[in-house]
Amino acid sequence: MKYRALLPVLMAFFLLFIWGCGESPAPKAKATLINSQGQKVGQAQLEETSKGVKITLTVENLPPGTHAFHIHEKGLCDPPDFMTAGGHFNPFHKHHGLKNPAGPHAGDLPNLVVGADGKDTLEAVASLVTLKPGENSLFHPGGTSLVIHAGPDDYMTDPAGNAGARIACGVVTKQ
Ligand SMILES: [Cu+2]
Ligand SMILES: [Zn+2]
Repeated sequence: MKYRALLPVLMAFFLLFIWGCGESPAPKAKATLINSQGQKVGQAQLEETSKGVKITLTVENLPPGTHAFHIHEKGLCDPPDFMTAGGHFNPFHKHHGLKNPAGPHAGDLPNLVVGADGKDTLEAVASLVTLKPGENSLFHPGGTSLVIHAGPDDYMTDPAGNAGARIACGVVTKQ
């Protein structure tokens, strides 16, 4: 008797399970980066993975050398200084730096190393952010952006790793 009463409930769970397995495709996003003159200098593809958001960035016409690369907390890239992008995306209220014991910001990423030809391709996984809904979503109210700096990130110093001016910026948009 009791078991029979449970049957519809079990069926419902079973159907939900089957339905859940029909996964919707992983969310994707992109960003087109511009320099202080408003010229395109890069393109990023973002994809949700089990380890976080994989970012593949390709740049050109940038000054050779090591440059900090971060996710900033606002989806605004107004040249020439890109200050409208705000600070680093930091939904968990940590300190700056991939090597900081009190960090990192969710938006902290490895440095870009641009060759003599002005180009680089970087693949990085931002393990503390998502393209799905949530407090650490790159689509949180106001959006987010990808920013490249004039100098390297020292991975330690608040608030932005002593990386200097912002030289390129791109708003993260759904794809
Ligand atoms: Cu930055
Ligand atoms: Zn940071």
